[in-house]
Amino acid sequence: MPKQKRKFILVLLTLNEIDGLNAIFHKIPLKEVDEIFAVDGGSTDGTLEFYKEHKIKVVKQKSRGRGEAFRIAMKEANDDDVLIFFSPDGNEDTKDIPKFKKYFEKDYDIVIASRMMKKSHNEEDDQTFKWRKWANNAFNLMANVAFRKKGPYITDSINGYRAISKKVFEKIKPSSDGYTIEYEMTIKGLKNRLKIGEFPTHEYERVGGESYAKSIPTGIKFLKLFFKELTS
Ligand SMILES: Nc1nc2c(ncn2[C@@H]2O[C@H](COP(=O)(O)OP(=O)(O)OP(=O)(O)O)[C@@H](O)[C@H]2O)c(=O)[nH]1
Ligand SMILES: [Mg+2]
Repeated sequence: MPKQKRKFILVLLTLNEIDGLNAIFHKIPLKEVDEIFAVDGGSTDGTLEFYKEHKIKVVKQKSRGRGEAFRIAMKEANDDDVLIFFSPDGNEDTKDIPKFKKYFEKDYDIVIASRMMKKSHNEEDDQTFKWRKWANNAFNLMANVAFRKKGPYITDSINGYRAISKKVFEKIKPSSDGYTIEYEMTIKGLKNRLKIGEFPTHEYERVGGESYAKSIPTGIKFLKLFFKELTS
C-alpha cells in the first residue's frame, strides 16, 4: 500500500476562549498547515459558535483536561502526521506555527516553543519576581538532571506550545489528565532518548477569559508526576 503523505495538523485547544479566538484566530497562518481542527473541553462562552461560523471541525471532550485533549486529538490523525498544539488564549505567537515543520524534516520527535532560552521572551520577564518562571525552571532542572541521557538541555519542559507526531505520542503513551501532560511527554521523551528540539518564542499576556491552571495545585501535580516517573 502506498505510504500516506505526512500532514501537519494544527490543533486548537480551548475551554472558554472566545476572547482569545476573536483576537487571534485571524492571525493564524492557515496556509502553512494541511489541516486544522479544535479539541474543546466543554466551552459555554461562544467558542463553539465561533468554530461553527468559521467552519472549523470540533472534537468535543467527554471529560475535561488538556491530557484528554491531546489523546483525543491523536485519534483524528494518521501515524506519520504531526500535530501542532496551539492554545488561542493570547500567550502563544501565531508566527511560530510554520517553524515547527522544518524540525520534523530533520527527524525530530518532539519540538517545543521555548519561553526560557536565549532570544525567548517569558510573560514574566518584565517583572522583578518571576515566580512562575522560576518554578518552571526548577521543573526543567529536575527533568534534565534525572532523565536526560543525551541531547541538549531542555529549557521549557512544560510548555504546551509544541508539536509531536502521532507515532511518537503512541510510543510514549502519556497518561496525565490535565496540565501535567506536557511535562510527562518531555520526561518520557528524555527517558526514551527521543530527539527533542526547541526554538525561542515570545510569550504574550493572556487576552481575556480565565486561566484554569492554578499555580500551587498545578505545581503539586508536577511534583507528583516527577516522582512517579522517577520511581517507574
Ligand atoms: N481542549 C481543552 N483545552 C483546555 C482545557 N483546559 C484548558 N484548555 C486550554 O488550554 C490553554 C491553556 O490553558 P490555561 O488555563 O490558559 O493555562 P495557562 O496557559 O497555563 O495559563 P495562563 O498563563 O493564565 O494563560 C487554553 O487555550 C485553554 O482554553 C481542557 O480541558 N480541554
Ligand atoms: Mg495560557
